[in-house]
Amino acid sequence: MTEHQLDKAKKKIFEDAKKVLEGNWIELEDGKGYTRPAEGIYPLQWSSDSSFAAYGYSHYDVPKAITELRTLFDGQWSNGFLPHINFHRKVDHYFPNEDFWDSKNVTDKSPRDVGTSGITQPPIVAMAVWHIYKRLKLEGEEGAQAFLDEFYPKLYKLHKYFHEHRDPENWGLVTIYHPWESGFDNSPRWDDAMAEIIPKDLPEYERMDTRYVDKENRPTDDSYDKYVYLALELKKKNYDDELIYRDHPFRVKDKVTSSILYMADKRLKEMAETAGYDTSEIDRWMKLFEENLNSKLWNAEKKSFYDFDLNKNDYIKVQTAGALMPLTTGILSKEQIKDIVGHMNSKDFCGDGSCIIDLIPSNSINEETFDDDHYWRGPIWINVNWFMWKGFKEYDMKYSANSFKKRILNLIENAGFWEYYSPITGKGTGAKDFSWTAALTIDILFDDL
Ligand code: 9WN
Repeated sequence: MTEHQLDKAKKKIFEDAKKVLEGNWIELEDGKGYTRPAEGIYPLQWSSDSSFAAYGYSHYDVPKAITELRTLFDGQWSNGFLPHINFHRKVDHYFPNEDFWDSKNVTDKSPRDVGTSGITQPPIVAMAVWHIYKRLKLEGEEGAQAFLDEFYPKLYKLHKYFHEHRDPENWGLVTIYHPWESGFDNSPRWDDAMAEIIPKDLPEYERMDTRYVDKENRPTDDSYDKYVYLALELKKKNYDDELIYRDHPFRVKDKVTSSILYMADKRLKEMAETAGYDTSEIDRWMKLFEENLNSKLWNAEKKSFYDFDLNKNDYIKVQTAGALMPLTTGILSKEQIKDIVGHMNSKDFCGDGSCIIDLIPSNSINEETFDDDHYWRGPIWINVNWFMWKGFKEYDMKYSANSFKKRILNLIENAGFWEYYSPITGKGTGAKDFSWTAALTIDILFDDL
């Protein structure tokens, strides 16, 4: 679909979404630049957010999408690790800041010219690269191959990092060391694993997030102490995965990051095939995931996916939107798809018409921890629902995919581009003019690749 084929209402959404992205664009020197997630609270370059932004730009400004990702990979470490934040410029209103992570002094693996954090985020970037590549081909632009030649080696290194350093058990599933690595930062999924952590030797620090968003909606001070403590523990071990894995207080197999890595591996494989590279290593990574997703994380009785706490050697059984996310992989059996759709259509996930907004909330409304406007503990996030839309497309379930598309666009048309939305009141909350909400809306509007 092209811009001219959008009807009047959709054109208006598109124009508004573009304004959000343009307002958040940060121009750097040397032709580089990135999209901050939002003004004030999130001024830096986040890995997931940047990949989502690239999806948005790919529909109307491919060079900008490429610049976004080029700037993102400026933060990649020599071992392939892609940090969750790049500090391309000095800002005094985000914490933990560049000095806190101190990547340039703590490890020789990090780039010398850009400071980064020492944790990662789900590797959505290969999905974005493949999408841009298809766009380039569609427009008959030369340079599609040159684009892949530039990005494939970086992506391959990143995926190899995940498979070789974040899966010591060889399950084909990703181990995370910090709730922030999941992108579902304050989810009740992490409550049990975080409960017994006792922060020690914390420096004095000032939270900045609560300057911009109502404190009630953000993580508690107690959670923040633990976030800071976990980050300091990682730094103490020089961000060295082998040392960290031995005795880190938070080690969890995350079904969401694992599912995203699998989706991204699929795209990496398509890239390798296009370029005529050997795919046997990627095939092996994918096979391991296919063999273990169900045997390790599927609970047949509850008909749901769990996370696994490696420190407690036990499942994390809470029902959140994360339990639905493996749908995106495209490898669930017909029976499992029915089970997941059953959860979606139940009261747990607002599928019975009992909420004002009929999209997937981040937490089951029947969980004790549910809170409709508390960050990751109840609100609707557009990326989660975009993944559901994508998931249904993977199975060619057009009716369900279209239904998500309509409901997402409806919400945006009525409420605008917020970080998240209360399923109970329909009100947008968190950060206003949030980039990934705008970018993924554009992707849904064009719905062509
Ligand atoms: C910590 C930027 C990021 C998102 C995460 C979201 C939130 C950061 C924060 O904002 O996390 O990484 O400061 O709370 O949870 O998914 O990438 O939008």
